[in-house]
Amino acid sequence: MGRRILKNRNLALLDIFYITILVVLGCFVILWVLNSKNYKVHAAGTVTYTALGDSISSGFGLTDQNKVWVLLYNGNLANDEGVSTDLNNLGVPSLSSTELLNKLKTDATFRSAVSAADFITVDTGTVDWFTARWNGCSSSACFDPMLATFKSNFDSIIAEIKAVNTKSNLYIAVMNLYNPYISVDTGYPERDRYLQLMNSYIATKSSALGFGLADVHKAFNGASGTENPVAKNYIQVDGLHPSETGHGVIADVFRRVDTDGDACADVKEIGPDYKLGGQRDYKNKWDFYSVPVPALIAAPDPTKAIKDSAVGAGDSQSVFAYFKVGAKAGSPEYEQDLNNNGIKDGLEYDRSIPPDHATKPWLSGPPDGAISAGDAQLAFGVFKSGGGNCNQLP
Ligand SMILES: [Ca+2]
Ligand SMILES: [Ca+2]
Ligand SMILES: [Ca+2]
Ligand SMILES: [Ca+2]
Repeated sequence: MGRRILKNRNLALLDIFYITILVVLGCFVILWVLNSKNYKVHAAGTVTYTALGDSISSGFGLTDQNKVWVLLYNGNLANDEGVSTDLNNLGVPSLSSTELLNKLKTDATFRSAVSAADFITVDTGTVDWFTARWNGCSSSACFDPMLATFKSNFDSIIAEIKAVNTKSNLYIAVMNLYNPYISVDTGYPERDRYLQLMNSYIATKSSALGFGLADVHKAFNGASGTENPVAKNYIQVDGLHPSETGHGVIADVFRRVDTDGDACADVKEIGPDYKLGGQRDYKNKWDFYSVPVPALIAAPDPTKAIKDSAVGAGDSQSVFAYFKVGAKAGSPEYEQDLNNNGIKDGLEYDRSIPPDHATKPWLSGPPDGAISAGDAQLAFGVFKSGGGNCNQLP
């Protein structure tokens, strides 16, 4: 009798366990469906790219105007997406965020270029920060008003872009600010602190709104934020503007933006050609079935397994290795994190068949709690479809 009660209780606990898993997975699927309807890829043919910004985007001081990052990025965009591009570079030297907002509201050239765009990059804030610094600002008393104005302008700039252009496939990428004076301003720590506060705001907004964030600050000032871009030869002799090398770095940072972190860059995912990695969702981290290879459970050093920008036979084999050990939610192989990346290993290998699988075999769906033989077949199908290749970046 007592044993039966115990048994029933165990069954009840087991039921709750499975129901919980189903509910959680259901939420995943709903979120994924909602998210995947958010964004439509670019149409084949011509993509209109509009660059909004200041002297960094206009290429102030460069001898060769073909080396401006906007032009380099535009050239890459055409290759990466397999399209022609129609470029409007509206970078204006010394344009503050207040002035950019004003242009967006009143200048017909700006409004029509924004309205026509499929692709917009935004570079703003440097002039705001630079002007305050130029005026001798080194304390929160004078930086605070600048920061408040910048935040307000940034929100209004985005709102104005969205009001003028309501395309469902409009892609926006924003760059943050680098500090060219990091080694000059050592006696004035508030200057860098406020630049970083501006960057935090840009990051928060980009993440909330689903924009690509080009982390130029990290490329110029390093992950620590203390590296000197002048020493890297990224800055012109004026001490402020990017050199030709610096422009190349900025273009490259924009090009490698990977918003969902699935190893397929935004510029690839939003392209029209699936054979170049396109027809995916840059905000859906489950639709590109690249996994750490070799399989983490079989790797001599799991931290050295590589999740690269292509889905090949090796990815399928690694998924299969997880199927063979019966990895599913709750099992050690699924729950552990051998490569120490903060993601359960099971989630890295687990996928499901997406609803549009028959017509788009290069896509994969979100985890469903078990790494099945079907998952390995799905990965192999991605490879066989020719749509597993996001690695055109040199
Ligand atoms: Ca991606
Ligand atoms: Ca994706
Ligand atoms: Ca992991
Ligand atoms: Ca699965």
